Amino acid sequence: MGTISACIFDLDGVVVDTAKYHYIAWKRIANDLGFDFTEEDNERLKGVSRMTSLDILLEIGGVKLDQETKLKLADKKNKNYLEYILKMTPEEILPGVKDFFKELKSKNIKIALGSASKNAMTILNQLELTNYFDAIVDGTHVSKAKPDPEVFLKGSELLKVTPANCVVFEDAEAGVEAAINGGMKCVGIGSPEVLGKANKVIPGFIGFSVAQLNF
Ligand code: B16
Ligand code: MG
Repeated sequence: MGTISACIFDLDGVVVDTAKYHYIAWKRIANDLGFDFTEEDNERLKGVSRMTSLDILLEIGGVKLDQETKLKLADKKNKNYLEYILKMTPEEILPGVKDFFKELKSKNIKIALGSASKNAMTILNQLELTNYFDAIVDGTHVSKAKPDPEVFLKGSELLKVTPANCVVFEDAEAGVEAAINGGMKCVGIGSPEVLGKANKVIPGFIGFSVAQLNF
């Protein structure tokens, strides 16, 4: 086992479940355009950037729009989404996450964020988690989407920890691939059927500890 010096966390689906708010916000856009958008459809948007999410939504509805209208819709969706995000409280941090962060701090293992979301800072502030992070890389800092490893490599650079000594925690298949593409270890949060490429898959952080980073 290599030494693990840093843990890099995806945000949505790992630290907090914002997928439900993305869902309601996108559903309002779909309904305004005259079609339905199901929770199953929403699975396709996890870990995907805002504009790509819109393209998937429009494909589901069979709707074609010009770029200017698309930008307006993406903006409208984000305004819908922010209505929910700005009401979030620390109680929405997923179970076990904060205890794991505290354990990492006590063992001098660095903590970074590696999220596609452009709202990551707002969310971390709402959850009162910002101060736990030694580095934050989000959708405002990257140009290449997961499975490109850019978001995680930037995190490891900021932390000055070599990729081989980083573990990424991810809930999306593209995110697991991004970690592997970056030469990092990966713990999948969710189901082994979807995240099978990860070194380990766990259902969540309850009872999870540094001792289990034994790849
Ligand atoms: P925003 P993650 C991702 O966050 C979400 O999973 C994905 O559903 C969302 O479209 C994307 O962020 C962009 O979010 O509209 O807030 O910029 O899982 O990479 O933390
Ligand atoms: Mg995610």
